[in-house]
Amino acid sequence: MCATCGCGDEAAPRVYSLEVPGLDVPGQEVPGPQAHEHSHEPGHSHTHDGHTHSHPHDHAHPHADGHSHTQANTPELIPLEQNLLAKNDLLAERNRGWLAGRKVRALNMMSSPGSGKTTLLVRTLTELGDRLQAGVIEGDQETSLDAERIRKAGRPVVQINTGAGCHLDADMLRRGLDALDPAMGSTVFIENVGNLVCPALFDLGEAAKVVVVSVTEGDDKPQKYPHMFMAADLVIINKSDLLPYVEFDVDECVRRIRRLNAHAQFLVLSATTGDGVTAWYDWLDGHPSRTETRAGSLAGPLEESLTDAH
Ligand SMILES: Nc1nc2c(ncn2[C@@H]2O[C@H](COP(=O)(O)OP(=O)(O)OP(=O)(O)O)[C@@H](O)[C@H]2O)c(=O)[nH]1
Ligand SMILES: [Zn+2]
Ligand SMILES: [Zn+2]
Ligand SMILES: [Zn+2]
Ligand SMILES: [Zn+2]
Ligand SMILES: [Zn+2]
Repeated sequence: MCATCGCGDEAAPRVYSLEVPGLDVPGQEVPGPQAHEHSHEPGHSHTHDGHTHSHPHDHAHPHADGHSHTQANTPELIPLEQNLLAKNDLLAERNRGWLAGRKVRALNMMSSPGSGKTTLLVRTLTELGDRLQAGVIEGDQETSLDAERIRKAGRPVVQINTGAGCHLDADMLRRGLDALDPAMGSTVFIENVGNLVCPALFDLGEAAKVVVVSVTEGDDKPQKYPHMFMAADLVIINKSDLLPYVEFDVDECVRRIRRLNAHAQFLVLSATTGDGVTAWYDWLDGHPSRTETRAGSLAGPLEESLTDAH
């Protein structure tokens, strides 16, 4: 059981399509297998690059670097965690092959709860219309509230409820793709469960990881949740319309992410007002816009360009 995020072995993901008026998407409910457990009790010791240390775990942290853990009272947790990730990575590779075979591009959208993933997706699907042939796989612990919002935008959408699970994994995505049955050459947006910790650990076989961080969350999120930002291909700083009212330094946030991740690109936008979304549409089109190019390079002009955006 994940001590911090509540991810647990009770999870039994439910996968089902929502009916879109005028679209022929088969409804489907697939009972899930037992989900996994990961993480560990306080006070365990572990090894990083040869040296061993122990520290109390008042945090949950991913172990993407493959460092090993030992814990006296429950040693069976260690191989379970490793096996789980190894199995996931294998299934993710299978998804990658499946997607490549259909020339389908899957984008894994991750963020903390409420940073604006669904709002951005609804705007994107509405504004891009037929220019972007896209479906959505919605991950949430409970409810199909977000999927309903997508459905109203007239796009095929499959809901995955993870129950106690705090992230989507490659097996859930495979079942979501089976239910969605995306068209050849289309785009699949995957809205991951709102959580900045565990989703970073689980490769889904996606083409890119898009991390949304909103200005109401604080610009220190990259330091607090480094693995999420290390994994990002694109970081969207959302709710830019609220910058005048909150303590959020865009430049500082970008610098913090850049220290963790040399290749991430950046976009600053507002999903509700639509300010800056053109650069996101350009990114989806594969034509980097001026905003993205300048922010993404982090050469000299970065500071000025982002300060201008304030
Ligand atoms: N001011 C402002 N509010 C926004 C913006 N984007 C989203 N919101 C609001 O933030 C709240 C959460 O937005 P959602 O789109 O539901 O966020 P989410 O990331 O999908 O949330 P989860 O699915 O719970 O993880 C809603 O009340 C949105 O209206 C924005 O750019 N500016
Ligand atoms: Zn977790
Ligand atoms: Zn988990
Ligand atoms: Zn540690
Ligand atoms: Zn640990
Ligand atoms: Zn959402």
